[in-house]
Amino acid sequence: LVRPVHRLYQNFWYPIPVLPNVIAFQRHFKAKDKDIVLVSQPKSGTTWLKALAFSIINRAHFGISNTPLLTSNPHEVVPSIEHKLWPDLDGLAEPRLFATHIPYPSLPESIKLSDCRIIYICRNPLDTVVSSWHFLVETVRSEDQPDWSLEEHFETFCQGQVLFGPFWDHITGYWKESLERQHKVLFLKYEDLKEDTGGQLKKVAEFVGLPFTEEEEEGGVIDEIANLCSLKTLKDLEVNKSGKLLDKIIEKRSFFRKGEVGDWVNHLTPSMVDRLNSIIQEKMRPFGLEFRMC
Ligand code: PAP
Repeated sequence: LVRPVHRLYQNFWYPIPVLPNVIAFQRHFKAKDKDIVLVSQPKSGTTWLKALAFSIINRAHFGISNTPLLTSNPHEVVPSIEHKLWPDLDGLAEPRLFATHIPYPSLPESIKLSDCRIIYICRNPLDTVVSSWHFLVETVRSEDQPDWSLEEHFETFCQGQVLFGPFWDHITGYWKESLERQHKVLFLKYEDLKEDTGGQLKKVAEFVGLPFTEEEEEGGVIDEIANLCSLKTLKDLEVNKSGKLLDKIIEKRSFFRKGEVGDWVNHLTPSMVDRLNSIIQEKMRPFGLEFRMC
Protein backbone atom coordinates (compact mmCIF):
# COMPACT_ATOMS: atom_id res chain seq x y z
CA LEU A 1 0.00 0.00 0.00
CA VAL A 2 2.44 2.58 1.21
CA ARG A 3 5.60 2.56 -0.87
CA PRO A 4 5.75 3.81 -4.43
CA VAL A 5 2.04 4.16 -5.04
CA HIS A 6 1.82 7.93 -4.87
CA ARG A 7 0.62 10.01 -7.76
CA LEU A 8 0.94 13.71 -8.46
CA TYR A 9 -2.53 15.25 -8.66
CA GLN A 10 -3.06 19.02 -8.76
CA ASN A 11 0.54 19.57 -7.61
CA PHE A 12 0.37 17.29 -4.56
CA TRP A 13 1.31 13.65 -4.01
CA TYR A 14 -1.59 11.38 -3.15
CA PRO A 15 -1.68 7.69 -2.26
CA ILE A 16 -3.38 6.19 -5.32
CA PRO A 17 -6.10 4.27 -3.39
CA VAL A 18 -7.57 7.50 -1.99
CA LEU A 19 -7.73 9.40 -5.27
CA PRO A 20 -11.20 8.22 -6.38
CA ASN A 21 -12.66 9.42 -3.07
CA VAL A 22 -10.86 12.74 -3.33
CA ILE A 23 -12.10 13.32 -6.87
CA ALA A 24 -15.69 12.33 -6.02
CA PHE A 25 -15.53 14.70 -3.05
CA GLN A 26 -14.26 17.54 -5.22
CA ARG A 27 -16.95 16.99 -7.83
CA HIS A 28 -20.02 16.36 -5.76
CA PHE A 29 -19.62 17.56 -2.20
CA LYS A 30 -21.99 20.32 -1.06
CA ALA A 31 -20.82 21.99 2.10
CA LYS A 32 -23.31 23.21 4.68
CA ASP A 33 -22.65 26.48 6.47
CA LYS A 34 -22.39 24.72 9.81
CA ASP A 35 -19.86 22.11 8.65
CA ILE A 36 -16.54 21.91 10.46
CA VAL A 37 -13.65 20.50 8.48
CA LEU A 38 -10.49 19.34 10.23
CA VAL A 39 -7.42 19.44 8.01
CA SER A 40 -3.87 18.24 8.53
CA GLN A 41 -0.95 16.61 6.89
CA PRO A 42 -0.67 13.02 8.05
CA LYS A 43 1.13 12.65 11.39
CA SER A 44 0.63 16.25 12.40
CA GLY A 45 -1.99 15.69 15.10
CA THR A 46 -5.05 14.48 13.16
CA THR A 47 -6.13 11.88 15.74
CA TRP A 48 -5.74 14.32 18.62
CA LEU A 49 -7.62 17.11 16.85
CA LYS A 50 -10.45 14.72 15.95
CA ALA A 51 -10.88 13.73 19.59
CA LEU A 52 -10.67 17.32 20.85
CA ALA A 53 -12.98 18.88 18.26
CA PHE A 54 -15.54 16.08 18.66
CA SER A 55 -15.52 16.55 22.44
CA ILE A 56 -15.90 20.32 22.21
CA ILE A 57 -18.72 20.20 19.69
CA ASN A 58 -20.66 17.40 21.33
CA ARG A 59 -20.12 18.31 24.97
CA ALA A 60 -23.78 19.13 25.44
CA HIS A 61 -24.78 15.62 24.25
CA PHE A 62 -22.19 13.42 25.90
CA GLY A 63 -20.70 13.63 29.35
CA ILE A 64 -17.13 12.45 29.75
CA SER A 65 -18.41 9.13 31.10
CA ASN A 66 -20.53 8.29 28.06
CA THR A 67 -18.62 9.80 25.16
CA PRO A 68 -18.27 7.53 22.10
CA LEU A 69 -14.51 8.16 22.36
CA LEU A 70 -14.40 5.61 25.18
CA THR A 71 -15.64 2.85 22.91
CA SER A 72 -14.52 3.95 19.45
CA ASN A 73 -11.26 5.20 17.97
CA PRO A 74 -11.27 8.94 17.06
CA HIS A 75 -10.99 7.93 13.39
CA GLU A 76 -14.22 5.96 13.72
CA VAL A 77 -15.99 8.85 15.41
CA VAL A 78 -14.87 11.53 12.95
CA PRO A 79 -14.68 10.26 9.36
CA SER A 80 -11.90 11.19 6.95
CA ILE A 81 -13.06 11.77 3.44
CA GLU A 82 -10.02 9.95 2.05
CA HIS A 83 -11.14 6.78 3.74
CA LYS A 84 -14.86 6.82 3.20
CA LEU A 85 -16.90 7.58 0.16
CA TRP A 86 -18.13 11.09 0.71
CA PRO A 87 -21.94 10.39 0.60
CA ASP A 88 -21.52 8.85 4.07
CA LEU A 89 -21.27 12.40 5.33
CA ASP A 90 -24.95 12.92 4.56
CA GLY A 91 -25.86 10.84 7.58
CA LEU A 92 -23.80 12.86 10.06
CA ALA A 93 -25.53 14.91 12.72
CA GLU A 94 -25.17 18.68 12.40
CA PRO A 95 -22.87 20.42 12.76
CA ARG A 96 -21.16 17.84 10.56
CA LEU A 97 -17.58 17.20 11.61
CA PHE A 98 -15.19 15.45 9.25
CA ALA A 99 -11.54 15.47 8.33
CA THR A 100 -9.31 15.53 5.29
CA HIS A 101 -5.68 15.76 4.25
CA ILE A 102 -6.55 17.55 0.99
CA PRO A 103 -4.46 20.70 0.36
CA TYR A 104 -6.26 24.04 0.27
CA PRO A 105 -6.21 24.62 -3.50
CA SER A 106 -7.87 21.25 -4.09
CA LEU A 107 -10.72 21.58 -1.59
CA PRO A 108 -14.20 21.47 -3.14
CA GLU A 109 -15.34 24.96 -4.13
CA SER A 110 -18.38 24.71 -1.88
CA ILE A 111 -16.11 24.42 1.17
CA LYS A 112 -14.28 27.56 0.14
CA LEU A 113 -17.40 29.52 -0.73
CA SER A 114 -19.78 28.49 2.06
CA ASP A 115 -19.62 29.69 5.65
CA CYS A 116 -18.28 26.38 6.92
CA ARG A 117 -15.19 26.46 9.11
CA ILE A 118 -11.79 24.88 8.65
CA ILE A 119 -9.49 23.95 11.52
CA TYR A 120 -5.97 23.19 10.37
CA ILE A 121 -3.30 21.58 12.53
CA CYS A 122 0.37 21.57 11.61
CA ARG A 123 3.46 20.21 13.29
CA ASN A 124 7.17 20.86 13.15
CA PRO A 125 8.25 18.93 10.01
CA LEU A 126 11.23 17.49 11.90
CA ASP A 127 8.83 15.62 14.15
CA THR A 128 6.40 14.85 11.34
CA VAL A 129 9.05 13.12 9.26
CA VAL A 130 10.05 10.95 12.21
CA SER A 131 6.46 10.16 13.14
CA SER A 132 5.49 9.29 9.55
CA TRP A 133 8.54 7.06 9.22
CA HIS A 134 7.58 5.07 12.34
CA PHE A 135 4.04 4.73 11.04
CA LEU A 136 5.17 3.50 7.63
CA VAL A 137 7.65 1.06 9.14
CA GLU A 138 4.82 -0.48 11.15
CA THR A 139 2.55 -0.70 8.15
CA VAL A 140 5.23 -2.09 5.89
CA ARG A 141 6.14 -4.66 8.54
CA SER A 142 2.57 -5.79 9.01
CA GLU A 143 2.32 -6.34 5.25
CA ASP A 144 5.58 -8.26 5.10
CA GLN A 145 7.11 -5.74 2.72
CA PRO A 146 10.85 -4.97 2.82
CA ASP A 147 11.92 -2.44 5.44
CA TRP A 148 11.97 1.23 4.60
CA SER A 149 14.95 3.10 6.00
CA LEU A 150 14.69 6.49 7.68
CA GLU A 151 17.20 7.83 5.15
CA GLU A 152 15.02 6.75 2.24
CA HIS A 153 11.89 8.18 3.84
CA PHE A 154 13.65 11.44 4.78
CA GLU A 155 14.82 11.90 1.20
CA THR A 156 11.31 11.42 -0.19
CA PHE A 157 9.90 13.77 2.45
CA CYS A 158 12.42 16.50 1.60
CA GLN A 159 11.59 16.14 -2.07
CA GLY A 160 7.99 16.72 -1.16
CA GLN A 161 6.86 13.40 -2.56
CA VAL A 162 5.30 11.73 0.41
CA LEU A 163 1.82 11.75 1.97
CA PHE A 164 0.01 14.78 0.56
CA GLY A 165 3.30 16.63 0.08
CA PRO A 166 5.09 18.86 -0.55
CA PHE A 167 4.59 19.61 3.12
CA TRP A 168 5.66 23.25 2.72
CA ASP A 169 2.96 23.99 0.13
CA HIS A 170 0.35 22.14 2.20
CA ILE A 171 1.10 24.11 5.34
CA THR A 172 1.60 27.54 3.75
CA GLY A 173 -1.60 27.14 1.71
CA TYR A 174 -3.70 26.97 4.88
CA TRP A 175 -1.47 29.44 6.74
CA LYS A 176 -2.03 32.15 4.13
CA GLU A 177 -5.76 31.51 4.10
CA SER A 178 -5.89 31.70 7.90
CA LEU A 179 -4.24 35.13 7.78
CA GLU A 180 -6.58 36.42 5.11
CA ARG A 181 -9.79 34.88 6.43
CA GLN A 182 -9.48 34.46 10.17
CA HIS A 183 -13.17 33.66 10.61
CA LYS A 184 -12.83 30.83 8.05
CA VAL A 185 -9.56 29.05 8.88
CA LEU A 186 -8.17 28.48 12.35
CA PHE A 187 -4.50 27.54 12.21
CA LEU A 188 -3.22 25.44 15.11
CA LYS A 189 0.20 24.05 15.93
CA TYR A 190 0.75 20.67 17.59
CA GLU A 191 3.46 22.26 19.76
CA ASP A 192 1.08 24.96 21.07
CA LEU A 193 -1.54 22.33 21.78
CA LYS A 194 1.01 20.41 23.86
CA GLU A 195 2.15 23.50 25.73
CA ASP A 196 -1.24 25.00 26.53
CA THR A 197 -3.99 22.54 25.73
CA GLY A 198 -6.63 24.47 27.68
CA GLY A 199 -5.87 27.79 25.98
CA GLN A 200 -6.01 26.20 22.54
CA LEU A 201 -9.27 24.40 23.38
CA LYS A 202 -10.84 27.74 24.23
CA LYS A 203 -9.72 29.09 20.88
CA VAL A 204 -11.28 26.14 19.06
CA ALA A 205 -14.53 26.41 21.01
CA GLU A 206 -14.83 30.12 20.21
CA PHE A 207 -13.96 29.55 16.59
CA VAL A 208 -16.77 27.01 16.12
CA GLY A 209 -19.22 29.32 17.87
CA LEU A 210 -19.49 27.26 21.06
CA PRO A 211 -17.36 29.12 23.61
CA PHE A 212 -17.02 27.62 27.07
CA THR A 213 -19.26 29.33 29.60
CA GLU A 214 -17.88 30.62 32.89
CA GLU A 215 -19.72 27.80 34.62
CA GLU A 216 -18.10 25.24 32.37
CA GLU A 217 -14.67 26.71 32.96
CA GLU A 218 -15.17 26.76 36.71
CA GLY A 219 -16.58 23.25 36.60
CA GLY A 220 -13.37 21.96 34.99
CA VAL A 221 -14.86 20.98 31.62
CA ILE A 222 -11.81 22.15 29.69
CA ASP A 223 -9.46 20.03 31.78
CA GLU A 224 -11.80 17.07 31.48
CA ILE A 225 -11.71 17.27 27.69
CA ALA A 226 -7.94 17.75 27.66
CA ASN A 227 -7.45 14.71 29.90
CA LEU A 228 -9.88 12.52 28.00
CA CYS A 229 -8.12 13.31 24.72
CA SER A 230 -4.57 13.04 26.04
CA LEU A 231 -2.31 10.51 24.41
CA LYS A 232 -2.06 8.56 27.63
CA THR A 233 -5.82 8.22 28.12
CA LEU A 234 -6.58 7.33 24.51
CA LYS A 235 -3.65 4.94 24.20
CA ASP A 236 -4.70 3.04 27.32
CA LEU A 237 -8.30 2.52 26.22
CA GLU A 238 -9.10 -1.07 25.28
CA VAL A 239 -10.66 0.10 22.03
CA ASN A 240 -7.38 1.61 20.87
CA LYS A 241 -5.12 -1.24 21.90
CA SER A 242 -6.14 -3.76 19.28
CA GLY A 243 -8.01 -4.03 16.02
CA LYS A 244 -7.49 -2.36 12.69
CA LEU A 245 -8.76 0.67 10.82
CA LEU A 246 -8.93 1.88 7.23
CA ASP A 247 -10.18 -1.24 5.48
CA LYS A 248 -8.44 -3.34 8.10
CA ILE A 249 -5.00 -2.26 6.97
CA ILE A 250 -3.68 -0.21 9.88
CA GLU A 251 -3.47 -1.19 13.55
CA LYS A 252 -5.38 1.23 15.78
CA ARG A 253 -2.51 1.35 18.24
CA SER A 254 -0.13 2.68 15.58
CA PHE A 255 -1.89 6.06 15.75
CA PHE A 256 -0.61 6.46 19.33
CA ARG A 257 3.14 6.44 19.80
CA LYS A 258 5.13 8.95 21.87
CA GLY A 259 3.32 12.19 21.13
CA GLU A 260 6.29 14.36 22.07
CA VAL A 261 7.66 17.62 20.78
CA GLY A 262 11.30 17.20 19.72
CA ASP A 263 11.53 13.42 19.27
CA TRP A 264 13.51 14.22 16.11
CA VAL A 265 16.66 14.61 18.25
CA ASN A 266 16.60 10.86 18.79
CA HIS A 267 16.48 10.03 15.08
CA LEU A 268 17.81 12.71 12.73
CA THR A 269 21.52 13.32 12.12
CA PRO A 270 22.86 16.91 12.27
CA SER A 271 23.04 17.03 8.48
CA MET A 272 19.40 15.88 8.19
CA VAL A 273 18.38 18.59 10.64
CA ASP A 274 20.30 21.22 8.65
CA ARG A 275 18.73 20.11 5.41
CA LEU A 276 15.16 20.15 6.69
CA ASN A 277 15.70 23.44 8.51
CA SER A 278 16.97 25.06 5.36
CA ILE A 279 13.84 23.91 3.50
CA ILE A 280 11.70 25.39 6.28
CA GLN A 281 13.76 28.58 6.15
CA GLU A 282 13.45 28.91 2.41
CA LYS A 283 9.86 27.81 1.85
CA MET A 284 8.04 28.80 5.02
CA ARG A 285 9.78 31.61 6.92
CA PRO A 286 9.06 34.14 4.16
CA PHE A 287 5.41 33.74 5.17
CA GLY A 288 6.21 34.28 8.84
CA LEU A 289 5.83 30.61 9.81
CA GLU A 290 8.10 29.24 12.50
CA PHE A 291 8.11 26.05 14.56
CA ARG A 292 9.15 25.32 18.10
CA MET A 293 11.96 22.80 17.94
CA CYS A 294 11.61 21.15 21.34
P1 PAP B 1 -2.87 10.54 11.01
O1 PAP B 1 -2.73 11.83 10.26
O2 PAP B 1 -2.42 9.35 10.24
O3 PAP B 1 -4.23 10.35 11.61
P2 PAP B 1 -1.78 11.73 13.36
O4 PAP B 1 -2.77 11.49 14.42
O5 PAP B 1 -1.74 13.08 12.74
O6 PAP B 1 -1.85 10.61 12.24
O7 PAP B 1 -0.32 11.52 13.92
C1 PAP B 1 0.06 10.58 14.87
C2 PAP B 1 0.98 11.31 15.82
O8 PAP B 1 0.19 12.03 16.77
C3 PAP B 1 1.85 10.36 16.61
O9 PAP B 1 3.03 11.12 16.93
P3 PAP B 1 4.41 10.44 17.28
O10 PAP B 1 4.71 9.44 16.23
O11 PAP B 1 5.41 11.55 17.31
O12 PAP B 1 4.24 9.83 18.63
C4 PAP B 1 0.98 10.11 17.81
O13 PAP B 1 1.67 9.61 18.93
C5 PAP B 1 0.43 11.50 18.07
N1 PAP B 1 -0.82 11.48 18.81
C6 PAP B 1 -1.89 10.67 18.62
N2 PAP B 1 -2.85 10.93 19.52
C7 PAP B 1 -2.37 11.94 20.29
C8 PAP B 1 -2.90 12.64 21.42
N3 PAP B 1 -4.09 12.34 21.92
N4 PAP B 1 -2.14 13.60 21.97
C9 PAP B 1 -0.93 13.90 21.47
N5 PAP B 1 -0.36 13.28 20.42
C10 PAP B 1 -1.08 12.30 19.84
